[in-house]
Amino acid sequence: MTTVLLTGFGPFGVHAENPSGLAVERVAEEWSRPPGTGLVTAVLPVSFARATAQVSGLMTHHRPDVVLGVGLAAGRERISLERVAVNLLDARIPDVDGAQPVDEPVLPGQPFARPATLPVKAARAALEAAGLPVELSLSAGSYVCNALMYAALAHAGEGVRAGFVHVPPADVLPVAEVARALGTILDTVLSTPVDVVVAGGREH
Ligand code: PCA
Repeated sequence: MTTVLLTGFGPFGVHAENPSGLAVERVAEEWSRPPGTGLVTAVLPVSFARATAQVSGLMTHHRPDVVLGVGLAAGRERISLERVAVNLLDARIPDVDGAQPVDEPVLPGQPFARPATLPVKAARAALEAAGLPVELSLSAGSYVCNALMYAALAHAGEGVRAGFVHVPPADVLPVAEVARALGTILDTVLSTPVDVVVAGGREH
């Protein structure tokens, strides 16, 4: 049995709806992978404390083989496959609990950076082939999404693959297309044990 944990986020700040949570719900409704592949989904609150605790709890409970977090990046126009989570909280706006940590670690005493362990380059190629707008991103920021990605990677034991995707607002990329992208990413992860080696860096 292979288990996938897919998480999105609820509303925050000026965003009364969050396409990440809506797309995750849609993937759950439409999930029809072969028997033996289970999907667990959750829409998490945009709370540093509760989102990180909930993803750790879900991972302990369900023991997923793959963890994919999804969040809204209001300024981005493409599906952004995040490559690195940093051990840094620096919130421009308070979270939904009113917490606004500045220059604090996600997890004290842990490494400053953790790389995604999903095959991001194979996923980029698959999304391009599916006609979806995609880019690799070197930073998930320093808000709740980055904290969630960092916590998931820190909690992931040997052999568990974890990563994060930022998605554009719904007026840039409709929720149905985001859901299609998430399905494509998960199919790629499930069929790609080792990422492809193709250039993906940039100079800035
Ligand atoms: N986006 C925010 C938090 C929740 C979300 O969907 C972020 O990028 O950190």
